[in-house]
Amino acid sequence: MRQKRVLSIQDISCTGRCSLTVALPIISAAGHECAIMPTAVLSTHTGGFKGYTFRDLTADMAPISDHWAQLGRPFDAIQTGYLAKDQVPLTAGIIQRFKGANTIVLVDPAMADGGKMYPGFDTSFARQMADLVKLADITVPNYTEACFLLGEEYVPNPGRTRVEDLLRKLAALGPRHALISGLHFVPGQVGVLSYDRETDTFDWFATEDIQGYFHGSGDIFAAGLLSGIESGLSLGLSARLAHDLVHTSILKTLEDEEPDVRFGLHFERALPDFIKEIEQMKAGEQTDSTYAGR
Ligand code: PXL
Repeated sequence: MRQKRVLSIQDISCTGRCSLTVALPIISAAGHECAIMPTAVLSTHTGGFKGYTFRDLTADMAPISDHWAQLGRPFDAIQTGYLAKDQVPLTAGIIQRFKGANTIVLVDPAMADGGKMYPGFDTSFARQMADLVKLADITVPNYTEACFLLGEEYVPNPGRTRVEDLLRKLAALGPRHALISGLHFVPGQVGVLSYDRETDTFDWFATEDIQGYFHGSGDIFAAGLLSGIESGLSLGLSARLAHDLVHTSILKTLEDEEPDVRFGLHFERALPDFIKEIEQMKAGEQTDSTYAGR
């Protein structure tokens, strides 16, 4: 079988596992090639640290993509995550340039959490991000990002009806699939709600909730989801796989004697189970796979 090629466009936060330092190992562990377009280099991510460095790599993005264009090697999937200000139109151009007929585009509008935009972003950035979501097949905002993308008020602890409404509106922007993870509809449980615009159906998957705020979990979820899809699994199974990867990563982190969650989850210790789960799901998969057979 031909190896799948994924392009991941997001920053390198040198320490504090998130963005490329989680996408690259997770997608690679799933057996796919992961090419990268780094958008910026930071000493750490911007959540919970002071004094981080930030080198904007906008000026390198066009020359990198010009060189790649000469190589004539389209990608099976293109993933975007955290982008620096002003990089959204450039990223849209890169997607259009390298998207083949069967390329899956996954946009994670990584820009906000807990009701607030990340440092340096404002609502005009959210409007630009909404334009990028229009190019996606799949989008995976968290609940806060969904509110900002749609220009809707952030009200904490949404119920299922509210999230269903947001997912329908997100899918109406363009993507066939919209997913929000980290939801607490049922006491003691945390889950992911997925929406498929073509079938107008929702899929809910939940496990036991582990209290706490875990930095980088959205990035782990996005990389796990895309890994599943590129392994030929359906969107529903890929969502379960990604949720399980985050859940196991949290459990592994809490096994550590002194976890400092600012530095991200110990997802490395969840990778053996992740790889096994992909094989098990592939063995049991029916032929309903949305993105399979590409
Ligand atoms: O995990 C999302 C993320 C990625 N990259 C950078 C960030 C964040 C969230 O804070 O600051 C640089």
